[in-house]
Amino acid sequence: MSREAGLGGKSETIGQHIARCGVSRRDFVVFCAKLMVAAPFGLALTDRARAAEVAREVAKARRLPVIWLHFQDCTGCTETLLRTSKPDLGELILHLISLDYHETLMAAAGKAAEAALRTSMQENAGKYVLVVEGSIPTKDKGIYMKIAGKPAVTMLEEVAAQAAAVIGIGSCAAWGGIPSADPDPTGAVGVDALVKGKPIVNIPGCPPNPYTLLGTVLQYARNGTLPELDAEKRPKFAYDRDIHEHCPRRAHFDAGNFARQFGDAGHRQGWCLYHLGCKGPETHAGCSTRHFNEVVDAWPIGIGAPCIGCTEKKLAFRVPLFQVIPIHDAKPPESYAPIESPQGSWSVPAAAVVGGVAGALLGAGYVASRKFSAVRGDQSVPGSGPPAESGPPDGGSNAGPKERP
Ligand code: FSX
Ligand code: SF4
Ligand code: F3S
Repeated sequence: MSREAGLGGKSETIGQHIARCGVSRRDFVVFCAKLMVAAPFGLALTDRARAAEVAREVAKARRLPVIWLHFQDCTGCTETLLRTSKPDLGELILHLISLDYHETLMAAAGKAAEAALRTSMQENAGKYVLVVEGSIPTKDKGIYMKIAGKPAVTMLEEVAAQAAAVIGIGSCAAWGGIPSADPDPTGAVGVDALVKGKPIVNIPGCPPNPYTLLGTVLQYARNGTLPELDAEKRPKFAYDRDIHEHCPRRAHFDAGNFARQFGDAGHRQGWCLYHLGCKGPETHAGCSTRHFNEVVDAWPIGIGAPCIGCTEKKLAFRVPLFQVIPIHDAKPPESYAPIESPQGSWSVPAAAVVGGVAGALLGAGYVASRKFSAVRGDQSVPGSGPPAESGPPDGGSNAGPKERP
């Protein structure tokens, strides 16, 4: 990673900077196309018809000064940003923003690093975005983490005071994450609990999707606005849907085909992981459609592990990993796709016309479920019998995976 890419040139636009540094236009447009996929709705920047138009918009923005602080973390949030390729996002991000201080990436150490931090804070007071990775220990006056002799909590206070906005990247920075798990020895909290009077954006995930950060930062650089946030201060463009809505195993859920143990026949055949503790039905994140590191199926459920709800404050590191969660009071067909028409009179195309896009999805669920369901008229399958009152989708009555037809 070149020093040229990471430092200096703040007055340049992104377009001027990448041209000077020899980033190919193709790579830049490919990146913008991926940003469009990651943020199809709700991000002002990607609200365009073509990637070339998004690229033109992004190119007009000035490179935003960013200071990135590390507290109690595993560095996975930084790693996920760097472990992408085609184009090399790690390289590209240093062209898109002016990353003035980042302990993992900067060449400087010790006093030189401290000087870089102070210089950026002075030169860009009120203009820089502070990105925080990791939770902040508060117990015993914050003595469990010190940087340059100062408790992390003091460092955060000082750097946040002059920031234009603060972004908590990862679940640790959003609410405490792993370090805050019981018994929480350091009193770990997120940025939100300590920084007041500044716009704060939380981008939880352990780790989160890097495009969510980039979309947020680039919108701020270009328009001076932050994306619309939900009640947890998460950008809606990335957290408006739950995993379960677009999970590739959803047809198995609808058909009542569940893995019961790791390695059993259902697990090996890629059946639904709900009974292995999957928190997908209660977890808002885009992982099911935006996989990690540009690798197809590189996300928990894609590799056969249940979602642990890493973007949800009430679930991750609070509810045991393999504990089965109660599902909200779903009454088919309002919430879950029916796999059989109760009257036998609605065709799939008719349902799709009536329901528009939702109907089309239900129809797809119907077709897929019929394909995967093995037992005709199985009362344990949602939609095939009287509506379930609540609780597990199969009423907890499925003895095990059913045979496929
Ligand atoms: Fe936390 Fe970041 Fe989890 Fe790790 O560093 S969000 S432990 S994957 O990655 O802070
Ligand atoms: Fe996918 Fe989990 Fe929902 Fe099953 S319960 S369909 S594995 S999100
Ligand atoms: Fe996290 Fe679940 Fe996605 S564990 S990475 S929200 S699939």
